[in-house]
Amino acid sequence: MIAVPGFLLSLLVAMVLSGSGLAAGVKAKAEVSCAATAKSLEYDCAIKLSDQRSGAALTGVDVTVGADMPSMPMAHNVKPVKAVPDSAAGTYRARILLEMHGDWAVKVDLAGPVRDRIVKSMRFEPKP
Ligand SMILES: [Cu+2]
Repeated sequence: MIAVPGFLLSLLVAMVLSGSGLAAGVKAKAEVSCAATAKSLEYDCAIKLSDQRSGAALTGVDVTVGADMPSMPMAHNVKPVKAVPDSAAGTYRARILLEMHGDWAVKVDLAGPVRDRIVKSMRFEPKP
């Protein structure tokens, strides 16, 4: 029988507890689709979040959407917007205002029960 000092035991317990957090280790998958609105350079984006492993819808997440142009570093300063939950579980909507058409990296930041960042390369064209 090996005697385990008390502090070591509580350290072990703490390690086990920290690994069992509500959504610890959840990797999010995001589907993003944006449609041009009537206003020039404004896009209505629908975001669908799910657990990469289980496929379960991720609800109650604080979602912020930002955008940058990888081909033009430092040239743009698009203000990130908070997305609002949509009717279906795990879906959110956000309106972003870009500064030009072309290829953007859309950044979806998740906070609250799930913390993650998903970056999508998307092309934004003028409304046909
Ligand atoms: Cu640009």
